[in-house]
Amino acid sequence: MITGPVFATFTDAYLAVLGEIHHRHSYSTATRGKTAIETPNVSFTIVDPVARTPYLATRRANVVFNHAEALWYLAGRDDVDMIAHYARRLRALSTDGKTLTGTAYGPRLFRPSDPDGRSQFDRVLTLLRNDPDTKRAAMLLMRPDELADPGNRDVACTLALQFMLRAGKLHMSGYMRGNDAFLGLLGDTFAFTFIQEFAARLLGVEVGTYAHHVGSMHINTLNIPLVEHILSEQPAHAFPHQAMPAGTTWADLHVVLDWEERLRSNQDTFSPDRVDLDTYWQEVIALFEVHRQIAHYPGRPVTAAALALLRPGHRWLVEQRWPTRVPAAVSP
Ligand code: 5HM
Repeated sequence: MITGPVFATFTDAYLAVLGEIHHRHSYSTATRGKTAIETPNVSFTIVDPVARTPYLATRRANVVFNHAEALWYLAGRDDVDMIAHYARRLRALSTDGKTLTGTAYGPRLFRPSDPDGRSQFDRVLTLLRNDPDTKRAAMLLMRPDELADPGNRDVACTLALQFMLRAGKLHMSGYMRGNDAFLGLLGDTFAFTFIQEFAARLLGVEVGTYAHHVGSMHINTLNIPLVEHILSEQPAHAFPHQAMPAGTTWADLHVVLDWEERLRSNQDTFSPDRVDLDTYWQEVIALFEVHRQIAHYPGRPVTAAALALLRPGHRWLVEQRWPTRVPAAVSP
């Protein structure tokens, strides 16, 4: 066996990684003010990367943040304001209070750069169109200069993302120097597979597998009780996974990003009749509408009209995450 384990969905991989590190870790580490348990050199493959959301009541994944982060990357942004609105802890990583460096993968992947004024993403897509069997469709994230300042708070954890187009399917591999198995693994896999699915739509090919390769996979000591809670759950919730619509374009993403901005700043209220987008993207904007109400109207329950716009899996996740703001759906 020269390849790692294969899991059907992210949830299967997540539970296996957490269980393996918790029960059989190789090392206890202490670096940069945090202690952790660690298993080095972890690799696994997910067969269906579209099934990227774990429906675990004990984990309470923030599906609004997951979408915001993926879109923040795709928009090539590095501003703290957008991303810290959905996860306050990220503000502390910023040195200037305005931008993020290592954590902001967007500029490195999606902003035009030297020497040809194209982004890494554009280059690899062109390469895949011209030479489908290429082994070169890799995009680099961590930069050598990030270690020059020993006080750098925010050094990119991802080394590279690579596409391989094989037998008509777009496979992706993520390579990370380090990954927090409890916190980062979920958001990183979500965002990378979202980018993979978007790239497949742009190329007009099927989504293949997602492989994740990590140098240091670890659980911070502080999170061990939360991990034990997750491992005690018998996952009982399954919701159909929605595929990104064929024909999705950059223009669609820009409409979604425009709505995200207006809802984040509470300048508008979303209703689906105001956009000419597939239901898939309407349901993504609806997440930002629900979050607008949660963020801007503390103490008020989210309106039934907004909750009705969510797909069932997203509805369940926001109920778990914000139980005092989102009443549980009544079973039919
Ligand atoms: O000391 P170090 O720079 O490795 O601390 C960063 C922490 O954030 C590590 O636990 C790393 O694994 C985690 N992390 C992650 O899991 C960080 C980023 C940001 O690049 C990420 N996933 N995307």
